[in-house]
Amino acid sequence: MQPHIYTNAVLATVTGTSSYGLIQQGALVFGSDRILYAGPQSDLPDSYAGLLSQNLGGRLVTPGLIDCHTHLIYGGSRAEEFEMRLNGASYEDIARAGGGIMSTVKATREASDDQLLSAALTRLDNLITEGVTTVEIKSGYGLNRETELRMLRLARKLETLRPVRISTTYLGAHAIPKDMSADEYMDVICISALREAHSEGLVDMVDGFCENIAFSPAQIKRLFKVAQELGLPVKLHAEQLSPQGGTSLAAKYGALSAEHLEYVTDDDIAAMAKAGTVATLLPGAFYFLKETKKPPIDKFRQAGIAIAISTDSNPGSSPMSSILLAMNMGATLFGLTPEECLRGVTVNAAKALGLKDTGTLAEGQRADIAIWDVAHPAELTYRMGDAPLYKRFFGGAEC
Ligand code: DI6
Ligand code: FE
Repeated sequence: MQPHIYTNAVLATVTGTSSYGLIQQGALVFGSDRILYAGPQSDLPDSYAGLLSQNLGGRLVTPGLIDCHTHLIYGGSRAEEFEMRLNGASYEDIARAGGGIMSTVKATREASDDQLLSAALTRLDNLITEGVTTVEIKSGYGLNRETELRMLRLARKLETLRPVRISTTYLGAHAIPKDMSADEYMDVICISALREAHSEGLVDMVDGFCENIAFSPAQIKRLFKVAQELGLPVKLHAEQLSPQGGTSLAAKYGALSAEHLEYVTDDDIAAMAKAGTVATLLPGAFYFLKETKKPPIDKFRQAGIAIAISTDSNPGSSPMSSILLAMNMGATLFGLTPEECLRGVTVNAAKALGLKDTGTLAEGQRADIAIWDVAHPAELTYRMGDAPLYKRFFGGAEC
């Protein structure tokens, strides 16, 4: 099969350490599933010169986008709870009325596989229409062995239903079931379900929610020890609502990423820099919960920490499935530059998932590619509610 050859393109390669890696008058060549050439058109190897090519007319090409933190699979909706809050009910009132995260756990346990899949596919399709080619999906709305494993199996199944790569994360340590203490849940259910899920090949990474309303660093440490024993990389929801020291703990375990980070301390930042842990920022949750304390972007920059951005798509704190809107919010709410936003959903998001073969336009990388009906990469962060995707390639196939 002749390779795809695109000329007269603006390539945002995001290679290099801190820029778009922009190539005006660029050319891109890819074969059945790998990129064969990404560079200036003037340097296009002779072997491609006589072959049929397509002129992109100055369109922008980026790596396929990566949503590196989602809770895409869940039952039910929390729209009524949202309405109650806007009519004056407190978070506690809602929890007492059976709302909050436990209402999603109940709805998820009660939903059939087909119901969970069909709701997740709606969200996944939104991401795909925005040029996303890799999505991370967490468990965490089962809180029992059976439903945690079911969520992970369904996450894997999505990969067979759509042209997308799924990375799975075990988030059994998301909340504490009502009938149990946190310690009891961690030791009796969460850790043994992790072992079982791992033995079924369902787990790529292990995550937890380290917060005063969820698990303590000491409890998370027990989970991370088991992850380490199983050879699984870890990541952590840390310092979202209060400083707990979860970030430093995660860094100590070589975490791929720490997520949220509004309350991160200078010691946490130093630990992240040392461990090469990515800061995954979730501006949708910050927006939806009307938070006011921003993550310390300048300190991440000074420490040379890679910043990723993600939707955190979930029913309680970030009911959104638009990676482009997450980029826009990263810029408007956190002050990230459009360049940082693009890197946050490509090269740095790949790093947050431990993936080395996607997230940049470079020879040898997977041909996961987005071509856009715009000429400059800042357009992707600038627009709201509009996905100017021209073509999307997943593993070299247009879809
Ligand atoms: N942090 C969050 O903001 C969400 N989970 C988490 O670990 C909340 C999830 C929910 O409310 O359903
Ligand atoms: Fe989350």
